[in-house]
Amino acid sequence: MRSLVRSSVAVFGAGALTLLPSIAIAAENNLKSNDFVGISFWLISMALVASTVFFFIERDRVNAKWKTSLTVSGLVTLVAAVHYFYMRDVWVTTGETPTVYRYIDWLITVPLLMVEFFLILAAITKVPTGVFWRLLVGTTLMLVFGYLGEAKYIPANIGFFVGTFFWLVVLWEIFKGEASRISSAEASPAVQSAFKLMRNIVTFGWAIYPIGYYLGYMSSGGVDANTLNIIYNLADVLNKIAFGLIIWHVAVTESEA
Ligand SMILES: *C/C=C(C)/C=C/C=C(C)/C=C/C1=C(C)CCCC1(C)C
Repeated sequence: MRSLVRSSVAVFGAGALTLLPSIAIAAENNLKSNDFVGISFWLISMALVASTVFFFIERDRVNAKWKTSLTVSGLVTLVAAVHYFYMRDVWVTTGETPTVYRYIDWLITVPLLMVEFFLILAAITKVPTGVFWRLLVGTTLMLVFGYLGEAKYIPANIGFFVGTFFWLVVLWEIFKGEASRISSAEASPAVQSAFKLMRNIVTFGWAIYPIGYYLGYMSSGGVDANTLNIIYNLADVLNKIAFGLIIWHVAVTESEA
């Protein structure tokens, strides 16, 4: 009961904080009924707030060793929700792509998502810290080069190729490296199936971003800013909310087993 009160206070405090910046701006610049990018920013920001509340409250249902995984899922959606409020306002007010907010969001949430692989394995066995560092550093460098390319500090194609190289480093770790070996040798069936699902999200769900980047910056018949933002937004639903739900599911299954 006490922890329920504690997590509810945290959730509502966080929710109130995230809402503050946007109330003022949104009141002056109304969302237009045909601004589908703006509408997608709005819908997804609400879904992220709801997911945050859900993950934090559901922590009470799972065993101690699974709580950190749910905390991290909730942090991912909380950080993303706050950035979505800002991105929505930039978009609705100026019609410009909020690249810098997008990347600050990714820079925090993507390494956290990666750490989830380490955490679900660490909940069941001893995992060398090298696994943690390879996942963390690989994703960070992937994003740094993507940002340098999108913000035009380096040519778009160099940002793309170097960023993709580091994504492949991460994929190698979870398909062929130590993380993968530990999962198949030591994990329970529920953890193994969560690991595989998460791995597929990092392959197919994450592929949506470099495809969007390629279409937005590198191909001549590519897509406009509207389409690129919609692509990134929908990808976030899969890669942040659905990914968190997979972890929630394995945490509940293992706790009740
Ligand atoms: C919640 C946000 C997520 C999961 C964002 C993931 C972003 C990527 C997987 C971005 C990948 C990119 C490359 C592989 C190449 C360079 C360009 C990027 C940064 C778009």
